[in-house]
Amino acid sequence: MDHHLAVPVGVTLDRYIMHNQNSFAFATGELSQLLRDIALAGKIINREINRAGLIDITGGFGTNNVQGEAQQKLDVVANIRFIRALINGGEVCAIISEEDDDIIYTGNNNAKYVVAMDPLDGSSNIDVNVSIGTIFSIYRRITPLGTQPSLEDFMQGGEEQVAAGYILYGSSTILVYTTGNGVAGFTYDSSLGEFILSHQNIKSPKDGKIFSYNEGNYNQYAEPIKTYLNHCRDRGYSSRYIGSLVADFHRNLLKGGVYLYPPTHKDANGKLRLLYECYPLAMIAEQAGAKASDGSQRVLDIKPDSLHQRVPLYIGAETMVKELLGLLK
Ligand code: AHM
Ligand code: MG
Repeated sequence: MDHHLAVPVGVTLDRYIMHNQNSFAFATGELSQLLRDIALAGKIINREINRAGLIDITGGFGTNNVQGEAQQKLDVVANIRFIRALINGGEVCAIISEEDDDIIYTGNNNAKYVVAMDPLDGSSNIDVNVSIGTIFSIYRRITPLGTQPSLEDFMQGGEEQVAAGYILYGSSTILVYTTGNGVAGFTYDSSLGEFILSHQNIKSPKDGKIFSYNEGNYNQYAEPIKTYLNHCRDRGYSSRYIGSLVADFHRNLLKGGVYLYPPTHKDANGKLRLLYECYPLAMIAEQAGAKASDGSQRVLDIKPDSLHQRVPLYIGAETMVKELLGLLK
């Protein structure tokens, strides 16, 4: 059943969440509130990003360093803001973040959810005004309510995600998420301070003509991957690589394309992190009719073994991923 179609384009994220609340597996309102908390964190990070170039200047005037954040890098600021929003929201008992080695306990031991996140991905693009993104993944905890959450809450596997999404800070800011019932996108209207439903029930094209990978790594790729990339070249497909996973993924999701981060000499398992990069994007991809694989299995089927583990990622239009996997066999 697709509840998403019932909500018209132009409604606010809040109204959309309210409308869809009854379609969640656990319709108690907490997940709805958590999604709102994430949206709030996104607005705050969006604000920080938009004035990033001024931070040194305003900081110099003493207007921006109340929390001592003015001198910090934007990804660190985003991490702090996100964690604070989730702690204050009260729905999350523990967080893992790309920015922190260990589990972050929020102190809300009665909360039902844990969140895995990359608060600001695409770090090499931050200082040069190129698109960056936030990625998040939500699980219902399996440890008993009222107790200290633990590693196992984060090791449930991609299939157990109850929601996943990203916020892309691009030419406009867009929040895209799924609760396992289709994918929707909300563009931020800064004059209203609201995310507005702009992309209803996103479906990825079955096939595409865009291929995205770091050309500088080409010589390090396994032969079947080189073969696939050469097929793409021979067909005159467009090569597009921003170097910001969220931006590359979002473009390919809407236009039809494949994104590859294969193993390299430096990173034998690829560069991308399973829990807060690959799982959430894989859930969105599949919900939109696209595919995500590590080369031998569905990303969502990978059994996690550590918080920051890396896996190869091949994600995008169904036909393209299937052709690539056929060569890898
Ligand atoms: P980060 O988490 O340090 O920002 O790294 C992840 C980023 C992705 O956004 C992007 O797709 C990839 O790294 C690009 O890596 P490379 O520069 O090796 O092509
Ligand atoms: Mg990252």
